[in-house]
Amino acid sequence: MASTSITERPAEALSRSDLEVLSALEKKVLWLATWTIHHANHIRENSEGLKVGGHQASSASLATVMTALFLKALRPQDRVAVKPHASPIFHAIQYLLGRQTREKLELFRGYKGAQSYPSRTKDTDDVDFSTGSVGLGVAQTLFSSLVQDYVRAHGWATDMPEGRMIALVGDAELDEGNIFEAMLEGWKQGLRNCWWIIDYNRQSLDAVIREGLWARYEALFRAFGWDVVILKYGVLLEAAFAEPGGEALRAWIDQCPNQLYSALVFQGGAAWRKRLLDNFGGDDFEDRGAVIQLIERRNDDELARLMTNLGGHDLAALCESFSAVDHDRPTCFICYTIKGFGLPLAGHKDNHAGLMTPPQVESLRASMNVRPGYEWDRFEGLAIAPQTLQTFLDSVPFAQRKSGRKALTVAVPDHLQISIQPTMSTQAGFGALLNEIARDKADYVARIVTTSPDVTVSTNLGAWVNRRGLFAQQALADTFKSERIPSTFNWEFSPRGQHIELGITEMNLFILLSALGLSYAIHGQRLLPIGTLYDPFICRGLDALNYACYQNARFILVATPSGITLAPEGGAHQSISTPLIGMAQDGIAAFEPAFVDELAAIMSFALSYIQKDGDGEPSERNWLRDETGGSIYLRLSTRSIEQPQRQMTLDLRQAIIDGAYWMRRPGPNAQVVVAYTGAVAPEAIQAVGLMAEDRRDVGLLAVTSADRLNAGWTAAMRARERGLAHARSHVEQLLADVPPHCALVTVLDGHPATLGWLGAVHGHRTRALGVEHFGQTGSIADLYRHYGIDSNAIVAAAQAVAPGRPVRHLHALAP
Ligand SMILES: Cc1ncc(C[n+]2csc(CCOP(=O)(O)OP(=O)(O)O)c2C)c(N)n1
Ligand SMILES: [Mg+2]
Repeated sequence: MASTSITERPAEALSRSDLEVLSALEKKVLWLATWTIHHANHIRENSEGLKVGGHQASSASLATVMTALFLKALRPQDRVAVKPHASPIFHAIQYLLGRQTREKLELFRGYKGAQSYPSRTKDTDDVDFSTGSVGLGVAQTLFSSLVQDYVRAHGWATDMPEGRMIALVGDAELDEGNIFEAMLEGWKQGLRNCWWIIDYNRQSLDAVIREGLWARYEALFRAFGWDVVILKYGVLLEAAFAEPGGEALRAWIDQCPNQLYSALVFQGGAAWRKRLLDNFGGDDFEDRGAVIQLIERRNDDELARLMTNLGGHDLAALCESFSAVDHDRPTCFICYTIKGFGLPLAGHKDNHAGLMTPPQVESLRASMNVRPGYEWDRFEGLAIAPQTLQTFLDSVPFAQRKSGRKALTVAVPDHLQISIQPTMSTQAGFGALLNEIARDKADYVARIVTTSPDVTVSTNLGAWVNRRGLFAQQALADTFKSERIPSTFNWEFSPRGQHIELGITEMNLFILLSALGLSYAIHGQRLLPIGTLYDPFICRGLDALNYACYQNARFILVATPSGITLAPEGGAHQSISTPLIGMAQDGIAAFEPAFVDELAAIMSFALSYIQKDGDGEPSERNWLRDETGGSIYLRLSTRSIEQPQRQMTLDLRQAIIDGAYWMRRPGPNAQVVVAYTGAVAPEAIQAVGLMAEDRRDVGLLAVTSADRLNAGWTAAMRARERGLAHARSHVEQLLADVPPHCALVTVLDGHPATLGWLGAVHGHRTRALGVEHFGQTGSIADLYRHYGIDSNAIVAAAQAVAPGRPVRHLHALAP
């Protein structure tokens, strides 16, 4: 427990009647959360016998803080990320406010019930930020605050009051490195309007945490420019400290190890008395008589109440500390709490997944004056008149929040201008496209915001940044420019800039994309975010990417360079698994174009796709749910390849977006079809050319999105299983005329499983080429040869799987 108390006691006091009402509601919140979990585990039908769970102790830890926050301190414009395992408390508060239904609570953790962890998309009671994977929701509030500044600096939403972005944070949650990465970035970007409220119960999932962490936290937060408010003791303890012998008691608590404190909390009043009397009973203690009297003046219950009266369970102290903040500096509240406070689980080191037994819930019910059968009644058993409670709840500022302003969509041209060089890489094409877009005065361009974790230049965003500038609250000139030192890049910051330059951490990139991509919902303003990074480093931020998708954030991720095609860059920068990530990641549509005209078509689709929010009926054409929209992942390359000279017809454009088109349609006698994705296009084309010398009708399928092809195929099969016999996906239509005896050779610079499934569409034998190992440096030719994705490898694979060719080979197999 060691710490110095810096409890701030601001002037503005909570009125007595408000405090009484809040205390009653705090009790009710704790009861409803506890009961919700109990109901799900012990009362609701559970034929599977699986533990439902629900974190009664972690919830109880925040009951007071969340009551003070939601029912008093929050303003309608504030937004909150709730510690995941305090979800029952959140739902209970919303239920009291009439914003959550009893049915959803009864179904807590069940199908379509209130969610285990607060979910923006699945819960119906106005969750601001989803949480679940600890650490991410915390950082999300920081980046949402930066996005609020970005939006306002660009002249949008200025008629709305600035909100605070608030996270309720578990103390062990602070172990997550992404939180500190975010804090550093927040400091760089001039973070404002952000509160992190730490539930300092000194317990994690497994055990009691290290002594003195609060001091490390305090130092860290202050180092990054945050205000720190520590709420250590509640009013009862503060009053006791003022009694004779009180200072000795304070010193004892301050020195008490966390484990011992927790154990005594669990054991209760008699154990406190014994331990304190043992400690203060010795002859050597000068103030002995006074402390013993202080202890003896209280019975066991009173003593237990006193010794557990920490700042985080003191409604008045919390309300006052929150209302005392009259500035926009980022502020951290370290609230001393007890995990399981008010429940028999309190303080026990094993309480994380602990559930109260039915007799324990029974006695809690009785102590709360809740009659059997009235467990869900909102005001049951409270000593205050229902009308008074209702009047209070009706005036809670947070509950005055109107459902979010619907962000408008912005029109994006179907055709994006670009002058394509005879040979070009998709990465260079991306840079050229954005350069062209940057010159356009159209509305949608103003809504584009780019960001990159220190790879802006090396992912070809430089030209865009030169035209549109970097974003910062304070203008900052490019000194190299004013000193007339030649440089390709104009690095000028201003509040109008449209590029947010981040430090290297990919976690921050994804959480910022999540915040930018939720601006439509959180700030009511449409942004079109584009983030760039090196493809292999997607894995570095993957959980944050998943989190962004889970929250339905909308953005375009441009990952380049990729694969082994970045050849001389070497093993550590090569990516193999990312095409599979692109396919498997829910909420994101992955593309890997080979040519720049494909990229232009995909970009224009992407800019409108990320704005879509329709209902989920699949299109009859490709069986994709394009109307629901999502995010986009583009896997690009630095390899310059010869570009096709062709007209971008509507049909071609559509096929590129649906995921594939015939570069060379196979004839009726085709024995081989080569299907390729991305930078290996020249090898695939060359291999088909070689094979065409002695085979007829060889086909060449350009796959621009294995992800969308696969998703459409699965959806069409599902539709047929439901009786829609006519359902045909894009890939089924494409491969329908490929003769049954024809073999497929698939190839990409990525894991072969990405395209290996193509043979299963109509039962064609398939050999899937790709990269399974990595780590070599060399030229592209060296590496393609080494890993078996060059034209020779394609021809050899075709010879092995295509019937009748070469004859010599077949004879060799004959008995
Ligand atoms: C990224 C991640 N890792 C692990 C978990 C599992 N987990 C859930 S809560 C928790 C401990 C949380 O402790 P603390 O933040 O102190 O919260 P408390 O339970 O004390 O309220 C862990 C390890 C998780 N949810 N997310
Ligand atoms: Mg904890």
